[in-house]
Amino acid sequence: MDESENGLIGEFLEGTGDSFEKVNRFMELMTRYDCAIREVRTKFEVLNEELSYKTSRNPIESITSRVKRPMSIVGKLKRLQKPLTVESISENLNDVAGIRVICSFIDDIYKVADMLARQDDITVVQIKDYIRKPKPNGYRSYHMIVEIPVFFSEGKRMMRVEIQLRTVAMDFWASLEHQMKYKKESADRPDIAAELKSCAETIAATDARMLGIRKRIESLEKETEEGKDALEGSVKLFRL
Ligand code: 0O2
Repeated sequence: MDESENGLIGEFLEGTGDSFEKVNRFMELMTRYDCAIREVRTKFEVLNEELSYKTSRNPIESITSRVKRPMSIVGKLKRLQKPLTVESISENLNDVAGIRVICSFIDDIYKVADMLARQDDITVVQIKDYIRKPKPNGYRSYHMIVEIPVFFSEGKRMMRVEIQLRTVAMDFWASLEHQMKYKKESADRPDIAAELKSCAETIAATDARMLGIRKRIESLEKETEEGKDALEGSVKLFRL
């Protein structure tokens, strides 16, 4: 968390208590979000480790996370016209804790998302599938809001975490699009928007082809294995 923004947050937050007290409560809440991120991150790391020895490849390429910056929290509460209090943050915002999971292939996204959703301490609050239904600008990603219990000294708290799952290719497009569009009005010009969308479609088609190639390789490997087993079976019979 950006330390210089922490002091400032007391000026913006309304509600009971002096500025110092509000900053302390805010910091405590942010620490809780950070702990929730760690819990969810560990779940993905465990799944990746298990799947990597079962399938001999890693479905997850990388995981990044962030706690939303104080000024972004204030900005979002203002935009939503919600009270600027510490309590209002957990009541009204679902994306204070965010995790981005970058997967190798499209089917890995659905596989790990489903495995996480089936864990009995996870409650899925919302799903937005921008892969099956991309945004009009071409953005693709699978978004989940989940709730997870985190055990603190004074008891259990249910914490919300936003998870974005994407392929390496989707992440390439989203990162560059974000970089180019951020606070730049010219990026909204129809010709530029159309070009960006066309790039997103090319990337999506390439993602689908890469998945097709992987599946072909897997079925060829399977045929070779079955061939070897059949040959070993015949050799054993011949020896008898
Ligand atoms: P940042 O800086 O990445 O955190 P909501 O969160 O519900 O108020 P929305 O738009 O309904 O707002 O949520 P949604 O659709 O789930 O998108 C939330 C996040 O997805 C964004 O967070 C981005 O990270 C990402 N995202 C959504 N649409 C786009 C897009 O068109 N391009 C790119 N590059 N990223 C996108 P933030 O808070 O907007 O930004």
